[in-house]
Amino acid sequence: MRMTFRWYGEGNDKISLAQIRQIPGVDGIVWSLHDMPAGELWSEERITKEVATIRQAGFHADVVESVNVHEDIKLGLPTRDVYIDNYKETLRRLAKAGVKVVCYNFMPVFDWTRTELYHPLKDGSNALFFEQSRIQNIDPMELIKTLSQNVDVTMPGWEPERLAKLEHTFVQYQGFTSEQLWSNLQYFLEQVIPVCEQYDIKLGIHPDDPAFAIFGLPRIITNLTNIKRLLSLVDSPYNGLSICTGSLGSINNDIPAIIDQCFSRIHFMHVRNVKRFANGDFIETSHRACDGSVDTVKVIKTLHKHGYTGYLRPDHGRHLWGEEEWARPGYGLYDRALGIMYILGVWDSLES
Ligand code: DNO
Repeated sequence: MRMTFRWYGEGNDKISLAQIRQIPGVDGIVWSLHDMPAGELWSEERITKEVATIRQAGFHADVVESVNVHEDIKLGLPTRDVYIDNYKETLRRLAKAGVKVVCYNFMPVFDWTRTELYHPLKDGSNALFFEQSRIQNIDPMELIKTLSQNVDVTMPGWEPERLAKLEHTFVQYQGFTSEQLWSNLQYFLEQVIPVCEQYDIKLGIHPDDPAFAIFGLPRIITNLTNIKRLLSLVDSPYNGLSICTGSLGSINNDIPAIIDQCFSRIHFMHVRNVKRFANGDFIETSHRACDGSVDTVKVIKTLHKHGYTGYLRPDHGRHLWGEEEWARPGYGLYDRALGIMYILGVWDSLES
């Protein structure tokens, strides 16, 4: 297993590479060009510069999260081919710069969605929260407006250019079915996977977060059956997975079983915990198994049992010790560092 840490880039992340260096066991940075709108071609200069910055700080830059997929590709519009061509060229350029794995998602309109960013926990920290009744009764535009009010950073999936077109995008998705989404995903993969094979760069799709339909929009990467269907769309090791235990854990998925059955196609792991409530709400918790509904110890044991040598990162953490004043929601420093020590603790004890 290769421990990594997600970093949003110089000037875009209050956490420095020097701070990340002090977390034991981290040898790679998970990065992206966060200001690139979905569908645009990434410039070679920008890629080279970012990789150099990361490497100079003593890390590898093998994993990119994410190269976002343009909405026209998900919708299957005639304009999709231009964006798919850009995607292929971006993959070639990333491979040339030494990138090994690219994480992406295929969720219509939104990436991850929560109803509250700083929900208080009993221990005095706060964390991302999802409340079912609120999602059912709120207009998506309203939700985004309320959530963005107190945040001065751009969060993945909520990029300004996406939000500006939100109303129009919702109109485009009217009557859109999950079967259409499957077929558009297949079309996309059939085009990009041969490029991945040729240039030796692996794709890992991220599960939908949460793993169920919201605002009437279909979501398909949600459970074992659907993950197997995804893998069979193009049966190549390059068509792989980024398994996120928090996203899959938003419903009662047997994540160790998913790892067991899809192991050879897992290129990247996001490990975190969420606590589900009987009414369907869920809150993010510490990484400890006993603090949430995901058996994180069993997840790590299952990866260890198979001899996982791929990339892994701690995912969202709670905001601790007042860091919500400056940290990106879900991406503070402290709980992710604690999460790493927990994951490594379990891993090392299995190794010994
Ligand atoms: C949320 C992240 C997601 C993830 C994308 C992958 O914090 O896990 O935004 O990066 O879904 O494309």
